[in-house]
Amino acid sequence: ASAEDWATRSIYQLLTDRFATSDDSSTPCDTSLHTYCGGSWAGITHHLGYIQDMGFDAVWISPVVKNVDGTAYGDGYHGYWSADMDALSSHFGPAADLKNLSDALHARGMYLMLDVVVNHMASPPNNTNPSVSNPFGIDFSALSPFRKQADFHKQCFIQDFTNQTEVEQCWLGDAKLPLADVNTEDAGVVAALCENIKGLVKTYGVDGVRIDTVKHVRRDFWAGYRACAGVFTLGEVETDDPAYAVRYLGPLDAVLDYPAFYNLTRAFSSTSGDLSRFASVPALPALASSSSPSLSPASASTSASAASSSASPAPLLLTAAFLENHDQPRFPSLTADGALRKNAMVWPFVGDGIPTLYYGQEQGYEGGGDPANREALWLSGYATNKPGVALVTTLNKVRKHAMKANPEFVVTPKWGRCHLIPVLPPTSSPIALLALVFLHRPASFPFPGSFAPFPPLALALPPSLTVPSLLGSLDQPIRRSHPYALQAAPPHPLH
Ligand code: ABC
Ligand code: CA
Repeated sequence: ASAEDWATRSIYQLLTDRFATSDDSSTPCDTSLHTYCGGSWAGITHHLGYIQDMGFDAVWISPVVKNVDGTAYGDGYHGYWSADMDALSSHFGPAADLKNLSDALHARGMYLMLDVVVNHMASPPNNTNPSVSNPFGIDFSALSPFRKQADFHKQCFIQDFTNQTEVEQCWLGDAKLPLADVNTEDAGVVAALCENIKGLVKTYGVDGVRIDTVKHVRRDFWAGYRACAGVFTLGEVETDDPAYAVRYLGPLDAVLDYPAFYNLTRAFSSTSGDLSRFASVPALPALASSSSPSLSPASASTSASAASSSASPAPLLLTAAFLENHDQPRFPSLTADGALRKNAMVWPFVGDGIPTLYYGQEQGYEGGGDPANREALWLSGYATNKPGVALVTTLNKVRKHAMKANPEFVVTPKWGRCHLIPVLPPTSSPIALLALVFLHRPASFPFPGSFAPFPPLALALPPSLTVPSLLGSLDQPIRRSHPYALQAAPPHPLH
């Protein structure tokens, strides 16, 4: 599926090991043990109704390939420690179960998103001798398809995350578990990675890929890799700097909106959070289309791709918007304030990005940082009477309805959130503001002309979803020391 196909979707992100067991047994799961809890691909298949009933039409599963286990940091239950990129992990069921999951998703009109790691492979150290070329005595021959030391960069750990060469060519991990950094400058390695992703996409009917550690591989690698995948590509670029993240838009179809995540968290995790800063972060696709030629998508890709031809229309650039994921403390671990929690959950569903919900959010899970944020979902009994379930179901419903009424709803690259929130009345709670932005979003917003009245988006809401009923169900009084003291936004430098 293409970026156009994904633009209207809502993604449910899960860790296969933690979502559902094959036989629905309620196995205990102590996240602090860093080991397998028993979730499987068949388990996911059995619980697709739970996901679809909330309005999600895409599922992002954790990496599927064979990992290393028994390391100083535990087992590869999360999937990010590849040992063999061409073999499936044996922990989540046979290959047929993954194929079944894919078929079951497609039968429901849903998409499968696979998580893949290109940047590194994991290999436990055998010894430490800093003076030799292989300082941790890594047995490269135990890895596959890259089996020799020359397939990896020379060992050094990333120390300075502001040094891009170091970020790309030194290693993640540490002496207890070095993540051997794949030599993505080598033509043979590049070709093998291409075959690998082609094979996975074809064999398992994959509709899109989430790509790990994108900023740790040279940027001009990605356009070629995207072409090999042949489906929608969503990159993980962990940064709070929009100008940095946007460099990977174009080479890839989309990036996870980490800059918005950081600002969303900062805005809503306390009653004195910085809403202005949140409001002024530019939408990444808007930033991409207005940035300098050297950063534009067309010149970003050196290898041939249809998207970079100057004759073809500008490619659709997207983000995936999220409040939680498997690397960050769950939002409710940051604040006990129910209104703040609810408000923060709204944002990913009302912006331009593809809403992406991390499993367990709907159940109100409260785990802190990795590994506490990786609780087993079966311990919730998949309850559907939780407030979080009702909230995301409503948000997905309204979003779908708005898109149907006005297809331009999903792609409004000329104006981002930066123009909207600050111009709304400062009296409502953020959740109401966001809902208003959402419901009243016109096809072309008259910025910087007059802000009022807001021309309502031409959409006929079903009787059960009137604006008052929506606000009634979403709105909650919220305690803030300085209630939304938003100034008129300074003109954004890009406009
Ligand atoms: C395990 C243990 C941990 C232990 C660790 C050493 O080993 O569980 O308790 O502390 C996988 C597993 C993890 C595992 C790691 C390492 O592997 O899931 O459980 O941790 O073995 C991706 C995945 C992630 C995955 C990996 C590795 C990569 O989503 O699940 O982890 O395959 C960096 C990478 C990013 C990566 C992330 C974990 O680390 O860039 O791709 N995620 C700064 C840097 C970022 C960096 C981040 C965290 O720190 O710039 O590049 O992410 O180290 C903002 C700034 C940001 C800044 C943040 C902290 O602050 O703008 O730039 O990020 O303001
Ligand atoms: Ca690298």
